[in-house]
Amino acid sequence: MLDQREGMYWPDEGMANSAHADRAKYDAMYKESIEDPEGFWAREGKRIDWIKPYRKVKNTSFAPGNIDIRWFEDGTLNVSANCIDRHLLNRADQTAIIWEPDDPKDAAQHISYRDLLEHTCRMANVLKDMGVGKGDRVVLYMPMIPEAAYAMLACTRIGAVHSIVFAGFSPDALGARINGSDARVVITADHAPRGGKATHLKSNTDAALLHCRDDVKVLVVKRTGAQTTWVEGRDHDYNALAAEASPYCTPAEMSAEDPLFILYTSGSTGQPKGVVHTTGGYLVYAAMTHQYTFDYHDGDVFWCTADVGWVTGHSYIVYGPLANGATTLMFEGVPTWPDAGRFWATCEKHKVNQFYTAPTAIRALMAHGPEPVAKYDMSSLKVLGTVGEPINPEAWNWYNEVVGKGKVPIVDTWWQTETGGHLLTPLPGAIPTKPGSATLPFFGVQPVILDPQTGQEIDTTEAEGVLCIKDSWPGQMRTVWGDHERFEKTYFADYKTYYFSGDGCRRDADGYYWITGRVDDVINVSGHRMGTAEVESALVAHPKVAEAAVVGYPHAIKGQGIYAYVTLMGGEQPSDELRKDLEGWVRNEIGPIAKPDCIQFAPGLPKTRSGKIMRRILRKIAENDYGALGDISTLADPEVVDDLIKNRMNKG
Ligand code: 6R9
Repeated sequence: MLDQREGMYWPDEGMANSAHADRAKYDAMYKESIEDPEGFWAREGKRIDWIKPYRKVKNTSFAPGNIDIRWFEDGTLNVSANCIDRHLLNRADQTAIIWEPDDPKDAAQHISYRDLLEHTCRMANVLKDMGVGKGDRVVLYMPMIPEAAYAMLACTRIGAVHSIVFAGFSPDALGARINGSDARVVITADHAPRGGKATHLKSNTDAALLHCRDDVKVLVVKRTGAQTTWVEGRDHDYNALAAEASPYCTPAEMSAEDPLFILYTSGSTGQPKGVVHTTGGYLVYAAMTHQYTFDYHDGDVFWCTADVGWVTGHSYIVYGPLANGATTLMFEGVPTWPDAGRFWATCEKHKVNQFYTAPTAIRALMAHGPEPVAKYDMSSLKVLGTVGEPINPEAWNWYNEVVGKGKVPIVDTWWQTETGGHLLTPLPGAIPTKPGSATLPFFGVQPVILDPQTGQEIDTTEAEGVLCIKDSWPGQMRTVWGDHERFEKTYFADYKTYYFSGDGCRRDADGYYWITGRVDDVINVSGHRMGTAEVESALVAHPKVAEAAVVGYPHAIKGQGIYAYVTLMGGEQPSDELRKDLEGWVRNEIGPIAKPDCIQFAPGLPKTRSGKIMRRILRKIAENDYGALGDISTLADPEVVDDLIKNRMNKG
């Protein structure tokens, strides 16, 4: 039983004794990682195999005008060889990937490391035959099937750079990302079944390609066998080509700082940006965090419920676990289909040891009560993890009591697409936890809390402000694809010489960190990042919309919901039909995750005299918190506020 003292949950002694790190080891290693980063990472870098060993370890600068981040820069390696070949000596027949399909009536697959090598090599050879070479970009728009992992690894095998687009994104969003990275090959599938429904990935790809260069080729994986349109010469049949391809492909020798992948993510301004991660530092960091944060031991079955379309899927379904020779579970379905016991049935079926999910999923399942959990034997669980957004204490307690039976440590991991791996997290067996806190920094990470007004570090233990990181860690993103200036402007300009996370944070008297949420115009919907600017630009692209402002508001399951204020063009009338039309419009422009939860038609939006929309006021109205509207006397037209309050959408 977890020992509860001083408002904290302490790891039990057995766990502390068997874990990769107990408290004393965490403290000593953390100290070393900060005082001697060169020595620390020189040693830890060896957890992966290098073709040519590095001599230089850390060469990083956060200096204004010279943001330059390099780790292990003179070393060479291949990521797929690290995730597959090097395990063949000892674990060729061990399962690398357990695939659990959408429909529990269909058989799960167990893919051994030996099979993984063959599948990856065949895919790599197919890509080569399609003309893909070192440095070329390949877009993946895939269901959660083993071929998604083969495709990622096949790209790394030949030194191509993958850019995964979440299968829930619309054709327009896909097209923009294909163009953004100038990719010439898209890998997709006929259909993506999820929760008993199918997304037509191939026809979405067809639609996306109407906006792309003519020479983009498509590699189509068969998932359901459903009929799709076929463009001769452009579309390639993966299953037929892979069957004929050679089962071996020599891994390309890549430099540590060659790009490994691009992943688009939302920011506070403009269109999503392509976060670039490179080869050596990313893999070292993904592998190390996977081992320590989840206390992963050989033979354990690890399950991260994310989609490979998000960074969590990159680092903790594929790269971290496979670099460690783990058995990683890949799940195609959703938590509530066929019923709310699916996660727990799957934990029992595959004897899952570490389970990693998002607070939004926990809240959705919590609403179904404890019965769907109680039906299954989950005694295999050793560690429970969460990621994506702050976890509220009710959800934390439910996770602890109902899922973990009060015996399983919870790791609340704070990190970002940009960080490559966990930056703040407890280590089970070492760090006592407090519900809602991501606790302490991982090795090599120096969090600081800055005063948002002065930009000065607050050096008292108890502090509240914006969360920045003082120095580089190996998993850090290196640049924004094609726009290094935007990289500097987004992350290093507001607070010079620091990496700015975009999150607010509090540090308590024990030095524990508590994320308070984004301080910019990014909202977090079911753990997915969404720029309010993106949703606004989708809305104003509608012919009947003159102006739109989007804010987040508290939502019981999603964490935050999307609240859109829309001003119509002169002569247009608000109606429920138009509201539905706008919802569908945003779905088409971005994807279902961006569909507004509330659309309020507003004859005017509150603006300052200089024409700036006062989002603070819109947020308060969406939150139903009129008492705290603050000073509205600076508004150009204070009356609009009364109208907004009167016509507020009646949600919660
Ligand atoms: C990994 C991932 C990053 C943003 C981040 C923060 C929020 C993530 C969190 C958390 C509180 C946690 N976030 N983990 N907030 N506690 N444990 O989610 O990446 O999609 O880029 O989102 O998510 O606001 O800035 P990404």
